[in-house]
Amino acid sequence: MKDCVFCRIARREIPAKIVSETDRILAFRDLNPQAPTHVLLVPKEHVASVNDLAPAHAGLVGELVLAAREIAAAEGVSESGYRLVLNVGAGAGQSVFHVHLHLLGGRNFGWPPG
Ligand code: DGP
Repeated sequence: MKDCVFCRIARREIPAKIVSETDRILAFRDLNPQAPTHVLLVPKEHVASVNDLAPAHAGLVGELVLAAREIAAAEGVSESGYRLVLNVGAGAGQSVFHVHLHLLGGRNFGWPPG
């Protein structure tokens, strides 16, 4: 989508610290990190939120989670623990309306989340 910030990062129109990339996924460091490791994993296809995912996206969602697992291992947080977060809708804190999986690690996390 033309003005979507994550589509623009995927098109390399906006710089980002890219962590990994496949044909369908891009992972890059969050601009405003909330933990020592804070990586965003996005599909290159524009999908506004989890509410807009279709059954055809099942494989893509699986790829996002498996890519997060690989990045967690590379970042050295697999054993200490990490959090995967999908904020869905403004009420849950979603501010960028392009599906993104947060990978947060490198510190302890409280529960319930704020
Ligand atoms: P959320 O609140 O779940 O929609 O998370 C959006 C995240 O995106 C937030 O943690 C900050 C990050 N973010 C917003 N704009 C940019 C950007 O231009 N570059 C990068 N790397 N991250 C961004």
